[in-house]
Amino acid sequence: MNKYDSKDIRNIAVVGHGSCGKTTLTGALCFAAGSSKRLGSVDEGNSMTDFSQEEIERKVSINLAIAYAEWNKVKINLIDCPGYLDFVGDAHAALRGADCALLVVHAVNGVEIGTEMMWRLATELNMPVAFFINMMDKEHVSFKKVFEQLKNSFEGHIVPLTLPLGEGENFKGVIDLTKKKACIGVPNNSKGEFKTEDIPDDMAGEVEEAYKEFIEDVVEQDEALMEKYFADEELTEDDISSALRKGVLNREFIPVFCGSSMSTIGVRQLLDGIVNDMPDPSMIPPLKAQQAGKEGEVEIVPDAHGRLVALIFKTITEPHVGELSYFRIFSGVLKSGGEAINANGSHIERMGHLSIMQGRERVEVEELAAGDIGVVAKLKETHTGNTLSSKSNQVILPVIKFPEPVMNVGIEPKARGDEEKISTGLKKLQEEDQTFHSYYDSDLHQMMVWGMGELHLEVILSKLKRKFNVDAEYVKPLIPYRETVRKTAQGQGKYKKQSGGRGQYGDCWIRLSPLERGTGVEFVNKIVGGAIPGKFVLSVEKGVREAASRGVIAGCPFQDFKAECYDGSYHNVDSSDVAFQVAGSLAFQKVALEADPILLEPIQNVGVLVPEEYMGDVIGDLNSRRGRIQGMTREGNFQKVSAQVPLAELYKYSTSLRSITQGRGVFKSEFSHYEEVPRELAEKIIQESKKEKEKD
Ligand SMILES: Nc1nc2c(ncn2[C@@H]2O[C@H](COP(=O)(O)OP(=O)(O)O)[C@@H](O)[C@H]2O)c(=O)[nH]1
Ligand SMILES: [Mg+2]
Repeated sequence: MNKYDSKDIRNIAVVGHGSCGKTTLTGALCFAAGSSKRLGSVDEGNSMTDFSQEEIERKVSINLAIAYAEWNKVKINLIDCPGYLDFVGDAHAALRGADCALLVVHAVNGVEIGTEMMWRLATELNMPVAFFINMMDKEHVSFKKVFEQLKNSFEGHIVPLTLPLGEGENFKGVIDLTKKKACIGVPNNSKGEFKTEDIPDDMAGEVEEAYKEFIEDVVEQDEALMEKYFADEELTEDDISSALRKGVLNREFIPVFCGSSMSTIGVRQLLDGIVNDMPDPSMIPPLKAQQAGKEGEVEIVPDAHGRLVALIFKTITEPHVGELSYFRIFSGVLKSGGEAINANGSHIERMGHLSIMQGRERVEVEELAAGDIGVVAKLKETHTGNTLSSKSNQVILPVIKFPEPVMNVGIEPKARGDEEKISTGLKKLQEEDQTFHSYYDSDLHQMMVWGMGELHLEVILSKLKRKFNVDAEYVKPLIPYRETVRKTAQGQGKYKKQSGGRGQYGDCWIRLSPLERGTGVEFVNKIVGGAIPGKFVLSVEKGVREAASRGVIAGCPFQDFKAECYDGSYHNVDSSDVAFQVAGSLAFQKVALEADPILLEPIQNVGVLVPEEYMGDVIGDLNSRRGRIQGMTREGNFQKVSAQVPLAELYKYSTSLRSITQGRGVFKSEFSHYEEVPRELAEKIIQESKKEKEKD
């Protein structure tokens, strides 16, 4: 197993909502095809693609993982993606390594938010999709209901290629519509073998009708075929198959398969479908890449004889192996021991131990060619999203777009002095996961972490411990409150120290007045007749700005005010820059207290996407968070609620939104503006800040 022609490769990202059976299906496809020797189980912690300690402990996929199956001499690269929203970033990455998406749907739950999200993502990338309706062996399933839901939710000709034979505990096989045969699963044969029988009489009508619909959709892809069909000429298997594949490639045709990954029923038919109907890498439109260090784009065509272009779509660090980089070759060949250049940073990298992945196992190969997916260990300066190319022809592929993190916490070491270790660990982890950010907030003096949700953040802590040997904990993030004035006030600041020798003398009068929200700080020199020389007015400004940055009621920076220095006096000998800075600072502290100072808090624009039935609860919850509902709009099968909510009320919002909506709601939040904190709350914050100050 080594170099494949791109026509003999299929690159499939297995995506969908969490717990619809993607990992089980990936394992079942490999087991049925014979590339894996045993059928692992997620529940027993020995599945092929959920192998990290974090995954085994939690029984959910956290990282994308790759496995291959060889079927009819075609190598199928499967990228099993996490479905849990916290880890959706890896699905974004996987789709950039794949050519098509296999969207798995839970036969009981039907279309879920993760199904919608993955459909939308595939659509954005113009990527062919096939559905697999999984868990047909479960109680209370209805193929018809889910199939209708798919048709109502998504565009294109959504057409079944397999139909279930029985449902729930009576589920015993599938009808292969293209062959018009019943395929009865061999009981207890987990390799997915089946006996072929004629279509049962009671299904003949239904199958005939579905077949007719299928053929009519297929011939629509090709005018010549359409004429042939309506002239009642016989269509060959090749006619149908090539038109079908063309339709899938254009996203006009969305094949639907069904089965049970657990009992491997319908899995061989899915393998056939992947090989026969899904596009190979040579059929995908050329990618556009940027020439490194030069203007202009180039088109990358999937040619093994062309120049090397490969995308690193995932990197992952493991303590005993170092960094592993998963790549997709779009053109040219990578040889084990060869060299490539990382065009994003002009670093030369050596391709040691070129391998393909079978879950956690790495199988070393000599070389891999355009269209294939592989892994290489210990690249020095290459991270997720970088492009490897040949030295003479450096190009950069478009970056991978990751979702924005939605949950913010502060992080602290459990043992004093471990701050440095934490920040190094976080920086390393960020290289393999771009859906979280961490930084030191110098305004709030707190190390911040932004992630996709509580589980994501929890996994980051476990990784810090396991990979970097440091214990950390999360704390509530501090809120960047601000202060401002509500009315105009004026007064004097005077600093005078005369005790023999040279003294200190600074004296200024300032007026503070409110400005509109978001304007910042304005300082105006209103001195007439040289009451203070210009250079000392600048010193007053420095003093005012410095005092403003420390606040007067809760220690938060002042903003949105104007300070005018309109009078003062000076001394020929004793006046100095420092003396006027102190005078400015004193003036500010005194006048600000008289100008009705108030506390401001950041308000976020929040957009929540939920199925209609949860809307009432979501709105109620937003109201209880002091949120103001701005509007509601329809988006696909979901409702979008827009609201403005104080940042202080959004702590762990992603967690409660999920519990309110049973995991079906998602949200985005971005800073909008500052607003006055309600009196009672402001009082509490001011008291707390006083206590903190006394502690210091
Ligand atoms: N009854 C039944 N259970 C399944 C099937 N496929 C997966 N499961 C179970 O559903 C759960 C989630 O499966 P998993 O493969 O981890 O789903 P993923 O989150 O989509 O990767 C596990 O407990 C599996 O054992 C199936 O076809 N039938
Ligand atoms: Mg999984």
